[in-house]
Amino acid sequence: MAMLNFERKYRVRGGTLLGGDLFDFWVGPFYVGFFGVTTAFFSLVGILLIVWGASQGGTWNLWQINIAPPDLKYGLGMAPLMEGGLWQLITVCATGSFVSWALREVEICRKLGMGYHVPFAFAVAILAYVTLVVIRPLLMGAWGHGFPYGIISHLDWVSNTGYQYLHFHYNPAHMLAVSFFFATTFALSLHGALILSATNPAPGEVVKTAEHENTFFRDAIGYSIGTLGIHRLGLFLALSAGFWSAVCIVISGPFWTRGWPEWWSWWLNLPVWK
Ligand code: UQ2
Repeated sequence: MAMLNFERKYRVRGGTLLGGDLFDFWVGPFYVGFFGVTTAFFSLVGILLIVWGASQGGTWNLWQINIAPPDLKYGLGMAPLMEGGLWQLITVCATGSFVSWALREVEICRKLGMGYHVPFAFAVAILAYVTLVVIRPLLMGAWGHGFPYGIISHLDWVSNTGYQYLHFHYNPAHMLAVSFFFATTFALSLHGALILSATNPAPGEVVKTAEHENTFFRDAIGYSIGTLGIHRLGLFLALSAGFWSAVCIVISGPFWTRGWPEWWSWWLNLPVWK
């Protein structure tokens, strides 16, 4: 079906979560909706705050621009604008726009009669961000535990935070997260390579089908997960990477304050060695 026929059938009223018909319209190719308006609002205010914050920071060097969270002494209260208050407002705008975007995705899914897999996947990415700048700071009692907004500064934060636990690679949830990230890239490289090899053959060669794709992997490793299965696996691996990333940082501080290598003492202390 041509895309224009498809859109005439599905570009329909309804499916909104909030606002009823009020914002139920399109601007060019883009659906608006109540959450399109809130996305635009939070993004605009957030970006203006970032640019204004950058203008007060003494450098326009893209790598060095930094908007820092409040000092730990401000705890969970509001800080003065130039002492972390700006970071707090930007965090509100960022979270507001990410969540608005996810809910706009939900409205589009409802219009199309689709499952909610896309907004669910995005929600896991949002969860990872919110864990870093809201949940963990709340659990540790100060907004100052959030990471700074800046290219080099956020890398320094990751490095410093990691060394506070001596060796972050010994964090078991970090091990899981990293393994899931690697497995995700591995699965996508297998999938991308397989699809291109079947559908984009050498000039003069005929395009191959899913039967060829199955047969390749059955011949190679005795197993094919299937065309639907590979996408289920890819979603599972990617969501798991984001989920365990959130877990590995939220347990560091709130639930484990010593070095991560020491956590493995439980293994050395197993009664079986006695
Ligand atoms: C597959 C299949 C696809 C694929 C890929 C496979 C026809 C088009 C990549 C092979 C994938 C397997 C065997 C799973 C590998 C497991 C991990 C954890 C990376 O069988 O079906 O569909 O794209």
